[in-house]
Amino acid sequence: MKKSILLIILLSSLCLMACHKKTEEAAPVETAPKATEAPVLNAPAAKTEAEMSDAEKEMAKKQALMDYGVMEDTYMNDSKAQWASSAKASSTFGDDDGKTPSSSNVADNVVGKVDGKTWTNNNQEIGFDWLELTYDKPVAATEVRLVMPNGDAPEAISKVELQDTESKWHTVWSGISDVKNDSRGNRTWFVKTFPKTAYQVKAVKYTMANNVSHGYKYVDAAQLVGE
Ligand SMILES: [Ca+2]
Repeated sequence: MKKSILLIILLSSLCLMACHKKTEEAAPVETAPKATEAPVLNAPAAKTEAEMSDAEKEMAKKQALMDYGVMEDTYMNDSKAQWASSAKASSTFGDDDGKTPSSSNVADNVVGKVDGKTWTNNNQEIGFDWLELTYDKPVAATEVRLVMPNGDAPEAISKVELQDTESKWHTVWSGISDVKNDSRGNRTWFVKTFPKTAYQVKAVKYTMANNVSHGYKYVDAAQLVGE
């Protein structure tokens, strides 16, 4: 009997000690002194257009033109980019009733570098049109670029597909285009970037939903980026 009482007292003491220890452990850690905050620079907040002087507006406009120039120059001289070597399309302006369209509108105008000559589709707001471009050197692709003269056509692009060397098509993007007319320059670059493909890409197909942006669609050139 005495042993039992002793055991109970011993167990109670152990429990008390353990509980006390736990309480100690749970005690809030003293807050570490705050790291010195980074000095606040007295840089002026970006002004809205309404707050800008005429001179500042002019400079901002020139900066936008410069930014576009740098962007386009980077794309044009990208060593990992190649221009399309052949092109075909679902329709060409003037190909109604079996007529032969003018050479100024054919898909061949998309072959090679940007030169101002374009393919024009034959539908303003009905149905879908597609433009398919092939490239000389198949690559593991990371990006595609479509160069369109200024207009709202970039908004109509609804799908981008890549064709591998076994002629199988892979959709890398589809949806509502968020690319708008780039008013900083004469062309709009529709650019889609994606994870490097596990397959070699030899052709790219762009689909356009004509009703999303009414009017004829024009394309000047197209690049495939990869290595
Ligand atoms: Ca062209």
